[in-house]
Amino acid sequence: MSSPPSPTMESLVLHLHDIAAVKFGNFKLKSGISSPIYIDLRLIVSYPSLLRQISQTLSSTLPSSVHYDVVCGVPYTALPIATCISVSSDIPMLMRRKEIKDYGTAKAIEGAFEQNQLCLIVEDLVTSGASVLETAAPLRAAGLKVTDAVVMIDREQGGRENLAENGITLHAMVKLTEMVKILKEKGRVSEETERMVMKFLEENRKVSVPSLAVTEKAKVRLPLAERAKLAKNPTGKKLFDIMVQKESNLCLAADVATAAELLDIAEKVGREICMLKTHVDILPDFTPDFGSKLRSVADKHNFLIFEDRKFADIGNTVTMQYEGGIFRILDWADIINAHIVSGPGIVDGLKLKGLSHGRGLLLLAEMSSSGNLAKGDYTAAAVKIAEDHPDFVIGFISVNPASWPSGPGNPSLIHATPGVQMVKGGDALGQQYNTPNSVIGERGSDIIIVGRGIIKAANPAQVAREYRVQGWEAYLASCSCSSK
Ligand code: 5BU
Repeated sequence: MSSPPSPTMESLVLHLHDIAAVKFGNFKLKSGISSPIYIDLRLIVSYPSLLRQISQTLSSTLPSSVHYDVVCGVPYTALPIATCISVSSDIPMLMRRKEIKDYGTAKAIEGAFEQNQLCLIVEDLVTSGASVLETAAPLRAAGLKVTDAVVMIDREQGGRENLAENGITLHAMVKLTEMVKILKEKGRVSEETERMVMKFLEENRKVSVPSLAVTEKAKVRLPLAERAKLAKNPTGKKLFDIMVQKESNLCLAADVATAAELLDIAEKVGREICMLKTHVDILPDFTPDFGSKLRSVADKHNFLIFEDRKFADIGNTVTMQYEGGIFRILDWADIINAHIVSGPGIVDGLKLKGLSHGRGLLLLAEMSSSGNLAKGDYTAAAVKIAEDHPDFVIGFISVNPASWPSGPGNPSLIHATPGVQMVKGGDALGQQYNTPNSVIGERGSDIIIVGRGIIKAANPAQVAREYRVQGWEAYLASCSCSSK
């Protein structure tokens, strides 16, 4: 920064130092590293005149070319700042819920807005930019446009770049290095402290800050193209190939009211997904040509069809349920799934019919609903059965494979996870949601299965795109390589 700091900026920085919102010493950060500087802006709510000064300075930080219809603060520290900006500029505010307990009554975004309105994100401190992105995602999912974010302090540790990659321009009131210079010039810190802080920032700037949290076990996966080569089942291989071709690890759970609606949403969202999941028994207008109609949409948009039938009976019965009845699932579903509660005979039964058609099976190793019993030894038994049938079992329905004793395990097997929305939470009937970043980056899954997060959106195609991009970026970030 070449121009000298304005007197307003100087007084603001000194004021922050006065109230110990900026401290120097030896602090252990959440990440485990020791830092010579610590910033805690939660204190500013206790100093109304400072809060007013911050909000005014933040507003004037924005270039006049930046327009916005609404503002939204990143919870929680930036909420009062966003409120002040909203009140003084007379521009409405929105609130993003951090956690959603009940989707029946609560929304991810609170407040009145219209589709395609421009929303300015307000944040107190940006390091990697991850928390701004966490707020941008549900805003975008709700149909708002997010192109700019304004922040009090930029720690200059990759946030600006990460946000730019996600289409958001960061406007910073002050950079951390500028703050430290001001404090040094005003005699608040010694030359030695300034040097230490600058050295620390310089060293940490060079560390590429991951925008996503990735657990160790989730990290050790091979590129998809390598995994495709390892797959023993043709449908499993095809799924990996499609994911690479379409840069998509998104499966749509098409739980819509009719077959006609299902075909319609498959057409609209088809280009974003690697797989479409059906519950064919919920469709009142099912006709025998449903399978061939869905197949032609699937072929056109290059995705696989997964009937979430959750077979659970003995081997002999499931052969009939798979092949026969009204639905004739074997004829049109590339992939089916099964509980293992009845023992490995269920896999033998399904395989008897499916293998010659080149079909694949996902085993239910875990479930997303609260209080479910698929855990521990049950999950381990699913892993064992899968290993015994590599020609037919293509992977698992799982929720947190990174937490399994062996981690996600055999790379030729795929993990697909339901219970995904842009914000953590649940519904009134026990469903539990995690975010794409958490499911892929922290929990080690490969595919996000999203239902209501997409089908209930005002613009399912656009929202599906958001999920695809988030899911895919999380996969790339957690893959040991930059290539797919
Ligand atoms: P949602 O609208 O995103 O909550 O839909 C989730 C879909 O995944 C829905 O079709 C469920 O039947 C399905 N599902 C699930 O939610 N949890 C599970 O453990 C399994 C399937 Br298995």
